[in-house]
Formats: sequence, structure tokens, C-alpha cells
Amino acid sequence: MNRAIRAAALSTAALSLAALYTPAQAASTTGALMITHVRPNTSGADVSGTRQLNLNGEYFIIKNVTARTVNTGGYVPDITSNTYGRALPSYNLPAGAKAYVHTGSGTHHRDSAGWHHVYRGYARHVLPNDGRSRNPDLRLKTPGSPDNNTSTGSVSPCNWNLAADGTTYAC
Ligand SMILES: [Ca+2]
Ligand SMILES: [Ca+2]
Repeated sequence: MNRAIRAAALSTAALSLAALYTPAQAASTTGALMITHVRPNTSGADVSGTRQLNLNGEYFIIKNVTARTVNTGGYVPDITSNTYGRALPSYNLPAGAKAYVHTGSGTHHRDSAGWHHVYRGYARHVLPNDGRSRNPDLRLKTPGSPDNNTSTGSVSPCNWNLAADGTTYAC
């Protein structure tokens, strides 16, 4: 092996190692919407007695990666540790825009900073704080896809392992 080839091989190996040890995978999608961030563990206590607290502090963020408006209606967030996921509500997300997808209830809207907010309407927390047993923990799937913990219909994955209180993770 001459010196140039050896140097090239070494630098390829270094790049592979760098990729291996990068802590968070870059968010990705094969569709119109991409999960970019997640906050699985709402700030503060999740429950007090039987009351579920700060449901809207649990969320994930989606981005419309296309150059046209996309309606979020029917997209399936498949949490890979259960099979009772609720499809996303109908909401027109403009080209390039991002939306917080909150677990609790509220009125879908665009805030003054330009962020969009949609609400899933659950009465309890649904994103596992401890996601160490699965990878990915969440898949966004095209409308009509099954919530069956498989990759069928998946366009964008997100994984977070053990989520700290009130911490937002890049997917
Ligand atoms: Ca949670
Ligand atoms: Ca599921």
C-alpha cells in the first residue's frame, strides 16, 4: 500500500469512527414531514396523586420539509412500545414550518414567534421517559399506516434513550 492510499484509508476509518460516536443521529425523513426534536419528559412532576401534570410540556417537533403546505391530518406517531397511538389532527403546516405536537389539549395555532402548535388531546402522558428498550422510540408514519411498532409506512424516526426532566433532544 503506498503512502497516499494508506492516508486515505486512515482518514476513512477516522470518519467512520466519528460517525459511530456522534451521540445524536441527524434527524431524517423520506417523506414530507420530519421529526426534528422531542421532549419526552415534561418539566417537573408528571403526576400528582391521580392528576397528570403539564401534559403539553411533553411534545415532539415536526418540520414540513417540502415547498408546499402539508396537512398533518392522519399521520401516525407510532410509539414503538405500544399500539394505541392517535393519528395527528388536521392542521395545515406551511412550507418549511415547524410545529410542536403537544400531548395534551389546546387550540391549534401559530404563535407570535412563528411556531405552530398542534394538540393530540390525550389526558395522560404518552411518550415514555425511559426509552432505553427500543430504537427508535417513535416513528412518524404516513396516513393510514398501522400503529404496530414496525417500520411499515415510517418516514421519520426518533430515539431518545433515558430522557431527563424538561430536556429537549434532537432526533
Ligand atoms: Ca413522558
Ligand atoms: Ca406503537
